[in-house]
Amino acid sequence: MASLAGSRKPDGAAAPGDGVCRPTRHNARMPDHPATELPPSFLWGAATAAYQIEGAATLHGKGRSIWDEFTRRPGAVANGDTGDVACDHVRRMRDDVELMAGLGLNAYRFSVAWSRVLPRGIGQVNVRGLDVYDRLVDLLLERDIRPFLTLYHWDLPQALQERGGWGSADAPKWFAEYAAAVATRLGDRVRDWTTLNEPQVFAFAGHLAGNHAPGLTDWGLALRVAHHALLAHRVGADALRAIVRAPRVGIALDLHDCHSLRSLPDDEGAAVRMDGSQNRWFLDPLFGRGYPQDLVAAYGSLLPRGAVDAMHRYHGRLDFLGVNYYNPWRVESSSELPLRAALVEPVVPERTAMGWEVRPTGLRHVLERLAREYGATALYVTENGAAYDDEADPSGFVDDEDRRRYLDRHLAEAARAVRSGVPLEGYFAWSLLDNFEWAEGYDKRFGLVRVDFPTQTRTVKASGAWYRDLIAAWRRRIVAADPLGM
Ligand code: IFM
Repeated sequence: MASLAGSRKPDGAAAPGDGVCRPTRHNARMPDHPATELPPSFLWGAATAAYQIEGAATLHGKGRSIWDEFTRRPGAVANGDTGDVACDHVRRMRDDVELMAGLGLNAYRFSVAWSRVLPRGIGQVNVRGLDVYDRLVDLLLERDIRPFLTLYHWDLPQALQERGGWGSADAPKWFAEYAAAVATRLGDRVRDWTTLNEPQVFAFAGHLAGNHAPGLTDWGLALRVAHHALLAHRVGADALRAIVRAPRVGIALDLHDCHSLRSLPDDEGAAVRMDGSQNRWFLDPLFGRGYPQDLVAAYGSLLPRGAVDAMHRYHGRLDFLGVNYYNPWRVESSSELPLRAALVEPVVPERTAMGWEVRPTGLRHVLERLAREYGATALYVTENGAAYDDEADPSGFVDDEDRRRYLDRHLAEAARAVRSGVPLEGYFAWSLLDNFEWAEGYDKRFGLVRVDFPTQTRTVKASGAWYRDLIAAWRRRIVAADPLGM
C-alpha cells in the first residue's frame, strides 16, 4: 500500500511525456507566465466526478443513483445520453492515472459514487465498491499525485431519493454514515476531503429548475435541500474528523461574481440579492455568520421552520474552501418572487460553448473577496475550465486555442490573487477528460484530454499540453531557485 502523499517537492525533472502530447506553439512564452511564480507547495491538478466519467454502472453490486433514473426520463438529457459507460474510467483507471502523471499533475480531485459504497444509501457497505477507490488512491500515490476526494458530486442513491432524498430531515445523518464508511477504508491514505460539490446547484437545479436530477420544481423544497446540505456538510466533516487522523476538510462552492446589468438602483439591488442567493447563502453560514438577513427576509415563509435559528448556532469549520469558478453573472431586476432578480445574457466579447461569459478577472475578484470579507485562510480553485466546440484532426488531436487561452488567463488572474496575498494553495482544471456534462450529455466537452467515446481513445489536447508545459516551467523555476531542494 502506498503512503500518504504530502505536497510534493518539485524534482526538476520535466513532466514525463505520455507519447500523445504535441509540442505547443506557446512554450517559448511559458517562463513569463505569472503562474510559474506560484510557491513550491502549490498543487496543480485536474478534477472529475464519478457519474461523469466512471461508467461501470452496475459493476460489483453498485446501486442506482438519481442520475441513473433521471437520464432515463425522456427529454431530460441531450440525445438521451446516460453515464452508463461515460469514460469507462473504472476499467481504464491505471491508464488514466498515467495520463495525469504525463501531464505532471501533483493532485487529482475525484468523487466517490455513494451508491457504489452503500447501494441502498445506508446500511450494508459494499466492500467491492470501495475497492474501486482503494485502487485509485493507491495508483495516485504511487505516482506522487495527491488525492482530493469529494464525497458527494450529485449522485444520490435512488433508494434514498425514495425516502425523501435531500429534502428529508434524515439526509444529514445518512450523509454522515456514508462519510464514515469511506473514511474508514481510505482515511489512512487520503488527507484532503471535500464533503459536497456545489450544494447551490444540486439544491436549485435539481429541486427548483428541475433540469438536474431528481428533476423537481419547488422553491420550498430547494431551500430545504440547501439547508440539509449545509447540515450534512458539518456532520459529515465531524464524522471524517472522528476517523481520519488530521484530515483537511472542505466544501466546494460554485461562486459567481454578480454584476448589475445597468447602473440602475433596481438592477443593483437585484444583483445584491442574486449574490445573496448564489454566494452568501452558503458562505455566510459556513463562516459562522448565519443566513444573510436580506435573503431571510426575501425567502420568508419558504424557509424551513427553525432553519434561521439552526444556522445561528452553525459553523462549517472549514480547513479549506474549494472555489468552482466559470463565469460572472449579469443581473437585472424582475417582478418574479422571491428574488425579484433575473440572470441576463447581454452581448459580450466572449462566451464559451455553454453560453457562459468569459471573464478571467472574475476569478481574482471572487478569491480576493473570500480573503477580505470572509477571512478565508486556505483556498483551492477546485474547478475552472471551459467547453468549446472542439474539432479533432484525423489523428484525434484538438488544437483548442480557445480553451488554452481561457486557462492561461484564469491562471494568470489566480497567480495575481496569490501575489496580492490571497491564500490560494492549488488549482484544479475542469476537467481531466471530456465527459458526461449532465443535462448536456456528451455534447459539451471540457477536457484537457479528448475522449473519442466510441473507441474510448484518449488524446491530450493542445490545452492539456500547454498545462503540462506550464507545470514543467513552474518546476524548473523552483529548482533553479533552490537546486538542492532544501
Ligand atoms: O461538469 C460540471 C461539474 O460537474 C460541476 N461544476 C460545473 C461543471 C461544468 O458544468
